[in-house]
Order: sequence, then structure tokens, then C-alpha cells
Amino acid sequence: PGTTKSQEIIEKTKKHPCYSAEAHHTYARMHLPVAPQCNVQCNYCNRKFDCVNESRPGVTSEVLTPDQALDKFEWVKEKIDQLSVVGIAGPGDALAEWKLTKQTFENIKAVNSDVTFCLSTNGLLLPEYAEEIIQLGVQHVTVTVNTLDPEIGAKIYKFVVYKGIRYEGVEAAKLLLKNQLAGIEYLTKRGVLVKINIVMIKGINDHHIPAVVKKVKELGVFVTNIMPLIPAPGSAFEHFSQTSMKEINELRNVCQLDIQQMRHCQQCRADAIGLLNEDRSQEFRMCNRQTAE
Ligand code: CLF
Ligand code: SF4
Repeated sequence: PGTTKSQEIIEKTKKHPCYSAEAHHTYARMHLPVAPQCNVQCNYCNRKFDCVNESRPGVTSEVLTPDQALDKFEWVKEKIDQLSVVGIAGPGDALAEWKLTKQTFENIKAVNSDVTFCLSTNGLLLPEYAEEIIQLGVQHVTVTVNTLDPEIGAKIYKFVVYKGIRYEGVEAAKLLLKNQLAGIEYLTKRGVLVKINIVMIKGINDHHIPAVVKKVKELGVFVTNIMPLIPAPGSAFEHFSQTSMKEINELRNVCQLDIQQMRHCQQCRADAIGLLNEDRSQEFRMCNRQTAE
């Protein structure tokens, strides 16, 4: 039975547009924006800002209930044949809203057994929910790990809210890191394919990224995805310059020696739909559902 399961993961991964560079021209993903709240405040994130012309993580034009999410899934599935992955990537944190995330996957599971589930998280609550994630059949999990150094983390994270207590500075970063590393290891040991997203912030964590990559490799992750900072309007990093793709690629080339690098990330919106390089989120807004049918 073990081999059947890993065979199944290999087959699904071949059709996962983020985990397989070859798949991204052929297979589509949809994000279901069911998780509005977050338990961390990253200095580069501003979820309040929502503009239809903008594409970056955290942005969505609508937040759905798990029932609306099922409705949207069925609509999109009917229209996009190549849909292979349903992901939950906020607009807050998928695990900070675990009940909603779980209910959404369960709703879809009840009507479809082929689609691959994917989720993206800051990792704070992974120790709590890793086992349930596995039980649900989620085999692809992304964790954003920007640093191993709490001093650097204190510059990236404004605060962390864990079990009702708010932490700041080095203490917040230490707690986040501890939970990220424990959660990642739990998942990889049980066969989940973990992808690590790293936001490159010049002057803050850029020189330290190769050390992050080495550490997560040791924990058994599948791929790392180094992404440029997008200085979100209204975020604490709004005046930072955007890291160039040249700088990103140079860093990826260094890290490639340790582990495979994702090079085709589009830094998707929380409601992105379609192939990675086409965004059909506006076409599939639920307010268009009636007219589109
Ligand atoms: Fe979505 Fe992320 Fe799953 Fe892909 S996106 S939850 S792993 S299905 Fe992909 Fe988009 Fe980059 Fe994310 S291109 S931002 S890596
Ligand atoms: Fe924004 Fe994600 Fe950071 Fe939460 S964890 S503040 S949603 S970037």
C-alpha cells in the first residue's frame, strides 16, 4: 500500500503546475479565498489593499464561505478542463482559518476524487494541524520561511498571535520559526511534498537565504521558491525597492546546488484561477456566475 500511495503522489505532482515546471503550461490551478484572517503580520503584507489590476499574494476580490467555494469549484471545473489543483492561499492564512479550510476541502472531496489539494501557510499552526492535513489527503503544502535568525525575523514580522497571546520582536520570530521547522519535518517524514517559499528582502534576509535553503533541505523539503519582495502599498515595506529578477535568479543559481528551485512562480492572488501565466480571477468572480451560465 505504501508504494501505491507514493505512486499516486508522483502522478499528482506531474500535474501540479507549481511543483512541476513542465506541468505549468498544461495544467491549471484555482485558489479558493476562504481564509480571510491571519495570525502573523508580515511587514510586506497588506491584505486590505485590493485592486483588480493587481496581482500578488494576499489580494482577492471576494472571500467565500466553504459552500460558495464548492459552488465556485464546480463552475470552474466545468469551464476549465485542465484544472488539476485546488489551493487555499489565504487571503490570510489557511491554518489560521483551519475550520473553513478543512470544510472547503471536505466539500470538494465529497464531489470529486481526482483534484489535488494544495495549501499555503506561514506555518505557525502546523504543529497543531499537520496530522489533520495528512488525514484530509493534502499532499502538497507550502510554508513561507524567510529566515532562521530571530533577529532578522524581528525585522520581517511585526507580530505573531498564538493561542490568544500576541508576541512581538525576537520572541515572535523564535516562536514562528520553531513551529515552522517542527511542522515541516512532521509533514516530510510522512510523505507530504513540502515547498518552501522565501521572500527575498534586500538588506534584510538576502545574504541569509542560502542558509535557509540548506536547513529546509535537511528537513526533507521537495523544492524551494525564492520570490522577490513586492512592496505592497500600505505595508511597512512599501518604500523598499522591488528586488530585480536578475538578483533573484543569481540567488536561485547558488541555491540550485543544494535543492531544485522553482523558477516559474507568478506570485498569485488568493483568488487566482487558470494556468499560472494567465489570470482568470475576474472572469470567475461569483458575482458573474449568473450571467456566465
Ligand atoms: Fe496555489 Fe501555491 Fe498551491 Fe500553487 S500557487 S497554493 S503551490 S496551487 Fe504557485 Fe502561485 Fe507561485 Fe504559489 S505560482 S504563488 S507557488
Ligand atoms: Fe500576509 Fe501571509 Fe504574512 Fe499573513 S502570513 S501577514 S497573509 S503574507
